[in-house]
Amino acid sequence: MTQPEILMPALMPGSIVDALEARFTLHRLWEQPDPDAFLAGAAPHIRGVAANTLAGRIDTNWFDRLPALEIVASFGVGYDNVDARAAAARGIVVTNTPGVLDDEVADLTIGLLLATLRGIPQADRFVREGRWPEGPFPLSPTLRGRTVGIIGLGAIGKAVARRLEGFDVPVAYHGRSRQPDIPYTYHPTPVALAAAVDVLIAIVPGGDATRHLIDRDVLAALGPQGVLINVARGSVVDQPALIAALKEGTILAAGLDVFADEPHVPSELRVMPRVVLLPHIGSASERTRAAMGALVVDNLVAWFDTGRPISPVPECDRLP
Ligand code: NAP
Ligand code: 8YV
Repeated sequence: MTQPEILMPALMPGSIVDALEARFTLHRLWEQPDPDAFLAGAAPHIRGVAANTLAGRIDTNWFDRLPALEIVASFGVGYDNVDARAAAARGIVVTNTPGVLDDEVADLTIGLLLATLRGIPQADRFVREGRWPEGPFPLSPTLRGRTVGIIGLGAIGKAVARRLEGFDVPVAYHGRSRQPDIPYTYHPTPVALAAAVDVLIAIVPGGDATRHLIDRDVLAALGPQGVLINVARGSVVDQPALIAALKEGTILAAGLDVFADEPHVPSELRVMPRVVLLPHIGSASERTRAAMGALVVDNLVAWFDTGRPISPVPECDRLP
Protein backbone atom coordinates (compact mmCIF):
# COMPACT_ATOMS: atom_id res chain seq x y z
CA MET A 1 0.00 0.00 0.00
CA THR A 2 1.38 3.46 -0.87
CA GLN A 3 2.00 5.77 2.03
CA PRO A 4 0.26 9.16 2.15
CA GLU A 5 2.54 11.98 0.97
CA ILE A 6 3.22 14.78 3.43
CA LEU A 7 4.84 18.13 2.64
CA MET A 8 7.04 19.89 5.18
CA PRO A 9 7.66 23.38 3.73
CA ALA A 10 10.26 24.44 6.34
CA LEU A 11 12.53 22.73 8.87
CA MET A 12 10.75 21.31 11.93
CA PRO A 13 12.22 19.55 15.01
CA GLY A 14 14.10 16.34 14.20
CA SER A 15 11.69 14.18 16.22
CA ILE A 16 8.82 15.22 13.92
CA VAL A 17 10.85 14.62 10.76
CA ASP A 18 11.91 11.16 11.96
CA ALA A 19 8.42 10.12 13.08
CA LEU A 20 6.82 11.32 9.85
CA GLU A 21 9.43 9.59 7.71
CA ALA A 22 8.73 6.31 9.50
CA ARG A 23 5.05 6.49 8.66
CA PHE A 24 4.63 8.62 5.51
CA THR A 25 6.43 9.70 2.36
CA LEU A 26 7.80 13.01 3.59
CA HIS A 27 8.84 15.79 1.20
CA ARG A 28 11.32 18.23 2.79
CA LEU A 29 10.65 21.25 0.62
CA TRP A 30 13.33 23.45 2.18
CA GLU A 31 16.00 21.01 0.99
CA GLN A 32 14.90 21.18 -2.64
CA PRO A 33 17.25 23.20 -4.88
CA ASP A 34 14.24 24.44 -6.88
CA PRO A 35 11.18 24.27 -4.58
CA ASP A 36 8.76 25.58 -7.24
CA ALA A 37 9.82 23.00 -9.80
CA PHE A 38 9.65 20.27 -7.15
CA LEU A 39 6.15 21.31 -6.10
CA ALA A 40 4.92 21.41 -9.69
CA GLY A 41 5.68 17.70 -9.91
CA ALA A 42 4.75 16.53 -6.40
CA ALA A 43 1.73 18.74 -5.65
CA PRO A 44 -1.02 16.47 -7.08
CA HIS A 45 -0.04 13.70 -4.63
CA ILE A 46 0.39 15.72 -1.43
CA ARG A 47 -2.37 14.95 1.10
CA GLY A 48 -0.94 16.53 4.26
CA VAL A 49 1.17 19.50 5.32
CA ALA A 50 3.19 19.70 8.54
CA ALA A 51 4.15 23.29 9.29
CA ASN A 52 5.46 25.73 11.82
CA THR A 53 5.77 29.51 11.56
CA LEU A 54 9.02 29.20 9.54
CA ALA A 55 6.83 28.02 6.66
CA GLY A 56 5.14 31.44 6.50
CA ARG A 57 1.38 31.75 6.21
CA ILE A 58 -0.44 28.63 5.00
CA ASP A 59 -3.36 30.06 3.04
CA THR A 60 -5.15 29.91 -0.30
CA ASN A 61 -1.85 30.27 -2.16
CA TRP A 62 -0.90 26.86 -0.80
CA PHE A 63 -4.41 25.40 -1.01
CA ASP A 64 -4.60 26.37 -4.73
CA ARG A 65 -1.33 24.58 -5.42
CA LEU A 66 -2.17 21.40 -3.49
CA PRO A 67 -5.42 19.99 -4.99
CA ALA A 68 -5.28 16.73 -2.96
CA LEU A 69 -4.61 18.44 0.38
CA GLU A 70 -6.70 17.01 3.26
CA ILE A 71 -4.97 18.20 6.44
CA VAL A 72 -2.62 20.91 7.74
CA ALA A 73 -0.99 19.91 11.03
CA SER A 74 0.36 23.07 12.62
CA PHE A 75 3.06 23.13 15.32
CA GLY A 76 1.79 25.43 18.10
CA VAL A 77 -1.50 26.18 19.82
CA GLY A 78 -1.82 29.58 18.13
CA TYR A 79 -2.67 29.05 14.46
CA ASP A 80 -2.77 32.59 13.13
CA ASN A 81 -0.14 31.32 10.65
CA VAL A 82 -2.86 29.24 8.94
CA ASP A 83 -6.00 30.53 7.20
CA ALA A 84 -8.26 28.04 8.97
CA ARG A 85 -11.49 29.50 7.58
CA ALA A 86 -10.29 29.18 3.99
CA ALA A 87 -9.12 25.65 4.77
CA ALA A 88 -12.49 24.69 6.28
CA ALA A 89 -14.31 26.14 3.27
CA ARG A 90 -12.39 23.67 1.09
CA GLY A 91 -12.89 20.73 3.47
CA ILE A 92 -9.26 20.82 4.61
CA VAL A 93 -8.76 20.05 8.32
CA VAL A 94 -6.37 22.20 10.36
CA THR A 95 -4.97 20.87 13.63
CA ASN A 96 -2.98 22.65 16.36
CA THR A 97 -1.27 21.57 19.61
CA PRO A 98 -3.47 22.67 22.54
CA GLY A 99 -3.08 21.50 26.13
CA VAL A 100 0.46 20.11 26.01
CA LEU A 101 2.12 23.51 26.50
CA ASP A 102 -0.18 25.35 28.94
CA ASP A 103 1.93 24.84 32.07
CA GLU A 104 5.21 25.57 30.29
CA VAL A 105 3.97 28.86 28.87
CA ALA A 106 2.36 29.81 32.20
CA ASP A 107 5.64 29.13 34.04
CA LEU A 108 7.53 31.31 31.57
CA THR A 109 4.93 34.06 31.92
CA ILE A 110 5.40 34.18 35.68
CA GLY A 111 9.18 34.14 35.21
CA LEU A 112 8.98 37.02 32.76
CA LEU A 113 6.69 38.96 35.08
CA LEU A 114 9.08 38.64 38.04
CA ALA A 115 12.12 39.28 35.84
CA THR A 116 10.54 42.48 34.57
CA LEU A 117 9.39 43.78 37.95
CA ARG A 118 12.54 42.90 39.92
CA GLY A 119 15.03 43.58 37.11
CA ILE A 120 16.54 40.07 37.27
CA PRO A 121 18.36 40.16 33.87
CA GLN A 122 19.63 43.66 34.65
CA ALA A 123 20.90 42.49 38.07
CA ASP A 124 22.66 39.53 36.43
CA ARG A 125 24.39 41.90 33.98
CA PHE A 126 25.35 44.15 36.93
CA VAL A 127 27.22 41.27 38.63
CA ARG A 128 28.81 39.95 35.41
CA GLU A 129 30.08 43.41 34.49
CA GLY A 130 31.86 43.69 37.86
CA ARG A 131 29.81 46.70 38.94
CA TRP A 132 28.75 45.34 42.38
CA PRO A 133 31.92 46.57 44.21
CA GLU A 134 31.02 50.12 43.05
CA GLY A 135 27.81 50.06 45.10
CA PRO A 136 24.50 48.18 45.49
CA PHE A 137 22.09 47.39 42.66
CA PRO A 138 19.22 49.94 42.58
CA LEU A 139 15.98 49.06 44.37
CA SER A 140 13.31 47.64 42.05
CA PRO A 141 9.54 47.83 41.64
CA THR A 142 7.60 44.90 43.13
CA LEU A 143 4.71 42.51 42.55
CA ARG A 144 3.59 43.17 46.14
CA GLY A 145 0.43 45.25 46.32
CA ARG A 146 -0.38 44.89 42.64
CA THR A 147 -3.49 43.63 40.86
CA VAL A 148 -2.89 41.54 37.75
CA GLY A 149 -5.16 41.68 34.69
CA ILE A 150 -5.17 38.89 32.13
CA ILE A 151 -6.38 39.57 28.59
CA GLY A 152 -7.40 36.12 27.35
CA LEU A 153 -8.42 33.84 30.21
CA GLY A 154 -8.21 30.66 28.12
CA ALA A 155 -6.25 27.49 28.83
CA ILE A 156 -2.93 29.30 29.31
CA GLY A 157 -4.49 32.39 30.93
CA LYS A 158 -6.13 30.17 33.54
CA ALA A 159 -2.83 28.37 34.22
CA VAL A 160 -1.23 31.80 34.75
CA ALA A 161 -4.08 32.86 37.06
CA ARG A 162 -3.73 29.68 39.14
CA ARG A 163 -0.05 30.43 39.65
CA LEU A 164 -0.81 34.04 40.59
CA GLU A 165 -3.16 32.82 43.35
CA GLY A 166 -0.04 31.40 45.00
CA PHE A 167 1.53 34.85 44.87
CA ASP A 168 -1.42 36.34 46.82
CA VAL A 169 -2.29 39.02 44.27
CA PRO A 170 -5.82 39.75 43.03
CA VAL A 171 -6.56 38.70 39.43
CA ALA A 172 -8.97 40.27 36.94
CA TYR A 173 -9.58 39.43 33.28
CA HIS A 174 -10.99 40.48 29.93
CA GLY A 175 -12.30 38.31 27.11
CA ARG A 176 -15.16 38.71 24.67
CA SER A 177 -17.50 37.35 27.28
CA ARG A 178 -17.71 36.83 31.05
CA GLN A 179 -17.01 33.21 32.01
CA PRO A 180 -19.36 31.47 34.45
CA ASP A 181 -17.90 30.06 37.68
CA ILE A 182 -14.70 32.11 37.40
CA PRO A 183 -13.79 33.83 40.68
CA TYR A 184 -11.84 36.71 39.07
CA THR A 185 -13.33 40.14 38.30
CA TYR A 186 -14.46 40.51 34.67
CA HIS A 187 -14.01 43.74 32.69
CA PRO A 188 -15.89 44.12 29.40
CA THR A 189 -13.16 46.08 27.56
CA PRO A 190 -9.34 46.07 27.52
CA VAL A 191 -9.36 49.74 28.64
CA ALA A 192 -11.58 48.98 31.63
CA LEU A 193 -9.32 46.08 32.64
CA ALA A 194 -6.16 48.18 32.23
CA ALA A 195 -7.64 50.96 34.37
CA ALA A 196 -8.39 48.48 37.17
CA VAL A 197 -4.96 46.79 37.33
CA ASP A 198 -1.26 47.66 37.33
CA VAL A 199 0.02 44.54 35.56
CA LEU A 200 -1.51 43.53 32.24
CA ILE A 201 -0.73 40.07 30.80
CA ALA A 202 -1.74 39.40 27.18
CA ILE A 203 -2.37 35.75 26.26
CA VAL A 204 -5.01 35.87 23.51
CA PRO A 205 -4.80 34.38 19.99
CA GLY A 206 -3.25 36.52 17.24
CA GLY A 207 -4.91 37.42 13.94
CA ASP A 208 -7.19 40.20 12.69
CA ALA A 209 -9.67 40.01 15.60
CA THR A 210 -7.03 40.89 18.22
CA ARG A 211 -4.78 43.17 16.15
CA HIS A 212 -3.66 46.08 18.36
CA LEU A 213 -6.12 45.10 21.09
CA ILE A 214 -3.55 46.76 23.36
CA ASP A 215 -3.19 50.23 21.90
CA ARG A 216 -2.30 53.74 23.10
CA ASP A 217 -5.54 54.10 25.08
CA VAL A 218 -5.06 50.79 26.91
CA LEU A 219 -1.47 51.71 27.80
CA ALA A 220 -2.61 55.13 29.05
CA ALA A 221 -5.24 53.42 31.21
CA LEU A 222 -2.59 51.06 32.62
CA GLY A 223 -0.80 54.13 33.94
CA PRO A 224 2.69 55.24 35.01
CA GLN A 225 3.24 52.33 37.44
CA GLY A 226 1.83 49.86 34.91
CA VAL A 227 3.66 46.80 33.57
CA LEU A 228 2.77 45.03 30.31
CA ILE A 229 3.64 41.37 29.78
CA ASN A 230 3.01 40.09 26.24
CA VAL A 231 3.25 36.33 25.70
CA ALA A 232 0.42 36.25 23.12
CA ARG A 233 1.45 37.50 19.67
CA GLY A 234 3.29 40.66 18.62
CA SER A 235 0.26 41.68 16.57
CA VAL A 236 -1.85 42.02 19.73
CA VAL A 237 0.11 45.09 20.87
CA ASP A 238 0.55 48.32 18.88
CA GLN A 239 4.35 48.14 19.08
CA PRO A 240 5.12 51.78 18.12
CA ALA A 241 2.53 52.91 20.72
CA LEU A 242 4.23 50.66 23.31
CA ILE A 243 7.67 52.11 22.53
CA ALA A 244 6.24 55.63 22.86
CA ALA A 245 4.52 54.74 26.15
CA LEU A 246 7.76 53.34 27.60
CA LYS A 247 9.78 56.37 26.42
CA GLU A 248 7.29 58.89 27.78
CA GLY A 249 6.68 57.12 31.10
CA THR A 250 3.04 56.42 30.24
CA ILE A 251 3.77 52.93 31.62
CA LEU A 252 6.65 51.73 33.80
CA ALA A 253 7.99 48.56 32.19
CA ALA A 254 7.36 45.71 29.77
CA GLY A 255 8.25 42.03 29.46
CA LEU A 256 7.92 40.78 25.90
CA ASP A 257 8.21 37.24 24.51
CA VAL A 258 6.62 38.14 21.15
CA PHE A 259 7.09 40.96 18.64
CA ALA A 260 5.44 42.55 15.62
CA ASP A 261 8.06 41.35 13.11
CA GLU A 262 9.91 38.38 14.61
CA PRO A 263 12.83 37.80 14.77
CA HIS A 264 13.41 41.54 14.39
CA VAL A 265 13.20 43.62 17.58
CA PRO A 266 13.38 47.41 17.25
CA SER A 267 16.64 48.91 18.56
CA GLU A 268 14.57 51.34 20.64
CA LEU A 269 13.27 48.41 22.72
CA ARG A 270 16.69 46.78 22.92
CA VAL A 271 18.27 49.78 24.65
CA MET A 272 15.48 50.49 27.14
CA PRO A 273 16.41 49.82 30.78
CA ARG A 274 13.01 48.66 32.09
CA VAL A 275 12.28 46.14 29.38
CA VAL A 276 12.91 42.38 29.37
CA LEU A 277 13.03 40.80 25.93
CA LEU A 278 12.75 37.08 25.15
CA PRO A 279 13.03 35.35 21.73
CA HIS A 280 9.53 33.75 21.69
CA ILE A 281 10.42 30.93 24.11
CA GLY A 282 7.07 30.46 25.91
CA SER A 283 6.88 26.76 25.04
CA ALA A 284 10.54 26.27 24.22
CA SER A 285 11.69 23.53 26.63
CA GLU A 286 12.91 20.23 25.22
CA ARG A 287 10.09 18.33 26.96
CA THR A 288 7.24 20.57 25.82
CA ARG A 289 8.47 20.99 22.25
CA ALA A 290 8.72 17.17 22.05
CA ALA A 291 5.11 16.87 23.27
CA MET A 292 3.98 19.44 20.69
CA GLY A 293 5.85 17.58 17.97
CA ALA A 294 4.28 14.27 19.00
CA LEU A 295 0.83 15.84 18.73
CA VAL A 296 1.58 17.11 15.21
CA VAL A 297 2.52 13.56 14.21
CA ASP A 298 -0.40 11.93 16.08
CA ASN A 299 -2.87 14.24 14.32
CA LEU A 300 -1.57 13.19 10.89
CA VAL A 301 -1.53 9.50 11.83
CA ALA A 302 -5.04 9.68 13.31
CA TRP A 303 -6.36 11.46 10.23
CA PHE A 304 -4.96 8.94 7.77
CA ASP A 305 -5.82 5.91 9.95
CA THR A 306 -9.28 6.88 11.19
CA GLY A 307 -10.39 10.09 9.42
CA ARG A 308 -10.64 11.76 12.83
CA PRO A 309 -7.90 14.21 13.86
CA ILE A 310 -7.06 14.53 17.57
CA SER A 311 -7.09 18.30 17.92
CA PRO A 312 -8.80 20.09 15.03
CA VAL A 313 -9.10 23.87 15.44
CA PRO A 314 -12.66 25.12 16.10
CA GLU A 315 -13.13 26.32 12.49
CA CYS A 316 -12.63 22.72 11.29
CA ASP A 317 -14.09 20.57 14.07
CA ARG A 318 -17.31 19.85 12.19
CA LEU A 319 -15.57 18.53 9.12
CA PRO A 320 -16.06 14.80 8.59
P1 NAP B 1 -7.43 29.53 24.30
O1 NAP B 1 -7.59 28.49 25.34
O2 NAP B 1 -8.21 29.42 23.04
O3 NAP B 1 -7.75 30.93 25.00
C1 NAP B 1 -7.82 32.12 24.30
C2 NAP B 1 -8.50 33.17 25.16
O4 NAP B 1 -8.49 34.41 24.45
C3 NAP B 1 -9.94 32.85 25.51
O5 NAP B 1 -10.14 33.03 26.88
C4 NAP B 1 -10.78 33.86 24.72
O6 NAP B 1 -11.88 34.26 25.50
C5 NAP B 1 -9.80 35.01 24.53
N1 NAP B 1 -10.05 35.72 23.26
C6 NAP B 1 -10.13 35.20 22.03
N2 NAP B 1 -10.38 36.17 21.13
C7 NAP B 1 -10.47 37.33 21.84
C8 NAP B 1 -10.73 38.68 21.45
N3 NAP B 1 -10.96 39.02 20.16
N4 NAP B 1 -10.74 39.61 22.42
C9 NAP B 1 -10.52 39.27 23.71
N5 NAP B 1 -10.27 38.01 24.12
C10 NAP B 1 -10.25 37.05 23.19
O7 NAP B 1 -5.90 29.66 23.84
P2 NAP B 1 -4.59 29.34 24.67
O8 NAP B 1 -4.24 27.92 24.48
O9 NAP B 1 -4.73 29.87 26.05
O10 NAP B 1 -3.51 30.20 23.83
C11 NAP B 1 -3.69 31.58 23.68
C12 NAP B 1 -2.65 32.15 22.75
O11 NAP B 1 -1.38 32.23 23.39
C13 NAP B 1 -2.34 31.36 21.49
O12 NAP B 1 -3.34 31.51 20.50
C14 NAP B 1 -1.01 31.94 21.07
O13 NAP B 1 -1.21 33.08 20.25
C15 NAP B 1 -0.38 32.36 22.41
N6 NAP B 1 0.76 31.49 22.76
C16 NAP B 1 2.00 32.03 22.86
C17 NAP B 1 3.06 31.22 23.22
C18 NAP B 1 4.45 31.74 23.34
O14 NAP B 1 5.39 31.00 23.12
N7 NAP B 1 4.63 33.00 23.70
C19 NAP B 1 2.86 29.86 23.45
C20 NAP B 1 1.59 29.36 23.35
C21 NAP B 1 0.53 30.19 23.02
P3 NAP B 1 -13.29 34.69 24.83
O15 NAP B 1 -13.64 33.57 23.88
O16 NAP B 1 -14.21 34.85 25.98
O17 NAP B 1 -13.02 35.99 24.14
C1 8YV C 1 5.61 28.12 19.47
C2 8YV C 1 3.49 29.35 20.20
O1 8YV C 1 6.80 28.77 19.75
O2 8YV C 1 2.06 27.50 20.52
C3 8YV C 1 2.16 28.68 20.17
O3 8YV C 1 1.17 29.34 19.80
O4 8YV C 1 3.58 30.51 20.01
C4 8YV C 1 4.70 28.59 20.55
O5 8YV C 1 4.41 27.50 21.35
C5 8YV C 1 5.36 28.35 18.05
O6 8YV C 1 4.11 27.99 17.63
C6 8YV C 1 6.43 27.61 17.25
O7 8YV C 1 6.21 27.73 15.90
